[in-house]
Amino acid sequence: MYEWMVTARHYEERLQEEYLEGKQPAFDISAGPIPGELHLAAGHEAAAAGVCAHLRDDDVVTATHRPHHVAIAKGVDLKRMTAEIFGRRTGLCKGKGGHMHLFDPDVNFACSGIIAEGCPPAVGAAMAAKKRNTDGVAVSFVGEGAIDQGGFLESLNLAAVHDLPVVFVIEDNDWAISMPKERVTDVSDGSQRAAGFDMPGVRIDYDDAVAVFEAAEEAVMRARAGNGPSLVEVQVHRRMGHFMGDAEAYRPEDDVERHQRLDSVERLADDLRSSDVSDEELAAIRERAHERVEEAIAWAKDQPEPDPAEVTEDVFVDGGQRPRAADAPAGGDD
Ligand SMILES: Cc1ncc(C[n+]2csc(CCOP(=O)(O)OP(=O)(O)O)c2C)c(N)n1
Ligand SMILES: [Mg+2]
Repeated sequence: MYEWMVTARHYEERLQEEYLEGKQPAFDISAGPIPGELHLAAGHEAAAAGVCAHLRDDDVVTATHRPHHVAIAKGVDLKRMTAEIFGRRTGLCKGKGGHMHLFDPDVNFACSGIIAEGCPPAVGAAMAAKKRNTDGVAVSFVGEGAIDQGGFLESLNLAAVHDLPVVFVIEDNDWAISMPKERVTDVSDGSQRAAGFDMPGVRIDYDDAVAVFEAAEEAVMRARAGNGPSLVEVQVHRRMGHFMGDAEAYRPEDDVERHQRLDSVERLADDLRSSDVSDEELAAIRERAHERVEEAIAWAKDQPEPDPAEVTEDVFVDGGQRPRAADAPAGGDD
């Protein structure tokens, strides 16, 4: 878990540097090697590590617009993910998806920029696992900003009614862009939503990877054993702006300070030290993580750009030719 968390933190620090290249002095979002928005997850790492530690490659994970830490913990190919973020042809989605739309069928990982969009596909994956009689599990990560969305609530309902092997994980960082959660949500503890669907709900009040690991173990094992869905909320911290370039004029300074004070990566390192893991061993893990990140970024930057002629390919399953109504099978709806 420490290695995943350190990898994610360093990865995002390096992405941040690459992202800012060419975008200043006046912030030009389309300039530089990573054009478009970039949402970083520094402060969220413990949630991903504690949950994904219980998952196998064949389990399904859907994540959000802030996906890197989850993707790393799920085992997404770091090189192809980085190429995707840099918009290169060898990226996971041939450079057409960008950082919010990573998709890796090798380890069953997907994410989306649409809030709560990952919940219904996770329920679908869980239904497939149940019908196929496997012990596969699906996990859907959402932010606390998603818990009033229809997609989230309907997914909880379907998962409960059909007793599906899903774990819903809320990463509560107190903010949805510039909106503090207490202004839009009636519960301060999102795991209370579980009660309305008669499923277990638990909240971890601080982003401690070990505490998340323990709570997630129960939820994942329950799903794997065929005993239905659960909801786990983790208090995480948004150490940075909503996206790169966010001036955060709406955010009180003491809130930023509070979110930065506790660092889950440092906390886990302290735990490991007190369990007799040496400083040398921790340093070796960090070094390995840094090397992997540098290698992925160097590889990605060396990859070819997509050919503009391919822009309509892969948009529809047949490679760009949308069937006309006349060609559609009987009863088909264009
Ligand atoms: C359906 C939908 N509505 C609105 C948006 C715009 N939007 C992007 S991020 C975001 C806030 C999300 O907050 P939260 O779910 O708490 O995740 P966080 O950014 O805090 O990780 C919103 C409203 C969107 N992407 N999708
Ligand atoms: Mg949030």
